[in-house]
Amino acid sequence: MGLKLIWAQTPDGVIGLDNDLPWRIPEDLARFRRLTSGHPVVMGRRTWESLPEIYRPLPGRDNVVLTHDRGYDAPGAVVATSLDDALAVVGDRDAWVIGGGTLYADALTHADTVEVTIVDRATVGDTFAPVLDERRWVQTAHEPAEGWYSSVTEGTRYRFITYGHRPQSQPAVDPRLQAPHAVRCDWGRAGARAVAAGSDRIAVVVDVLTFTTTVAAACAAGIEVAPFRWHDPRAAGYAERESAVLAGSRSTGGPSLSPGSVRASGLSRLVLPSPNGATTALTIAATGAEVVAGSIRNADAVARWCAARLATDPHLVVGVVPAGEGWPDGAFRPSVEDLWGAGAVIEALRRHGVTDRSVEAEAARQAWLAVADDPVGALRESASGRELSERGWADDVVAAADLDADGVAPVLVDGWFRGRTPEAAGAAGPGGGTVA
Ligand code: VY7
Repeated sequence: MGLKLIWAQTPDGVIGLDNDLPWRIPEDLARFRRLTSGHPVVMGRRTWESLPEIYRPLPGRDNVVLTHDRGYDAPGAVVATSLDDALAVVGDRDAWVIGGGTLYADALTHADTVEVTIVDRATVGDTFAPVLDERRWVQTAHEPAEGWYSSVTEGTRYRFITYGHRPQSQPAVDPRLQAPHAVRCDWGRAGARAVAAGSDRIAVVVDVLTFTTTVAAACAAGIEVAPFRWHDPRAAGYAERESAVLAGSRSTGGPSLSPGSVRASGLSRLVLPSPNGATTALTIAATGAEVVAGSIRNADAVARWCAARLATDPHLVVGVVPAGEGWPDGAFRPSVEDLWGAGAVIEALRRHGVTDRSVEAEAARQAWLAVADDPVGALRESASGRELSERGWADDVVAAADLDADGVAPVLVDGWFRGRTPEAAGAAGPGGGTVA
């Protein structure tokens, strides 16, 4: 038998929000129906419940629903209580795993094919596609040959990618992963998925103006910070349940993305939404990577923490990710201050003996060295620095350029950035190190 997985995701890996698809693409549904028709479909309980009632069970297919609940009733479907159970039900037939996030992650090791629809949208999500290990999976087909299709609904762009097992004879690794180097560097959420996703990675996310700089200052002051996606309506409720304060906009006073406002706040727990840095951190944390908030302010502490982790676990890789910005139309905008911040961390890694870096990481380091004798001046001149200064936040620009002012590494554990001192980071394992 052959087990096949099929899903639709954004370039960031979002596959769902609130038990629903965050888009409607009829062309994707048509292809989904064409590929799965006549074959058993295996789905998790939540995916079953998310199907529009008129499509439950999916017609023309044996429906298998997975749940731990032995008493669960799914009219028209077979209920299985373990993946092995479900695989026994489908027997030697070709079967499709159709969702959701939990089942994809579990079923991936049994699969021979993965059909992915990439939906070109930036969407908040709470469920993610598993990251395909490039050592095992290789792209075998894609459609269209170049560029994108455009959907009849709102012109949303989408494309189809088929993955199969990489043949033994072709052990190549995608060059975009910057393997085999211990220190790698690429931009934004897409770059983070390439160089920093997965449980064998430390992802140092760098958003100098100002998310990770604010996290650095907060953690150095003993404040715990929970990153949230921008405009995520759940942030306020989460803050309340967690006895934390929700950061507001810069102009209203109180704690905000402005580092000074957080340091002065005297609070102990902060929920901090941000458009780029927080979203990148959360997206990458969902892949199992250890996420650290890097900035010019904490470059040395972050590098020392990473070096200590690498000393105990030589298989770990450090992916340094300048987060970048978005243009108003949503297009990605690399921002030079994040390149400098990434370079400051990479240079500090070099000082602490972690020298095996890709040329991309070296380019970031050189960019930093070019401004290292006057980071304040450089940051003031940068587009983002001028934008912030013109809005009246020139102090934040100066604070962001204060090299190694903060002596702890903010490490994301269970949804919160907490300051870690580098000593004992290795001994303590992931998320380890002494609390500052
Ligand atoms: C979503 C629907 C959502 C809303 C209305 C109708 C890829 C998808 C899935 C799973 C889409 C959904 C539908 C109409 C056609 C029906 C199925 C339900 C049919 C996946 N690429 N896209 N999915 N559908 N695993 N992978 O659940 O569906 O097939 O007969």
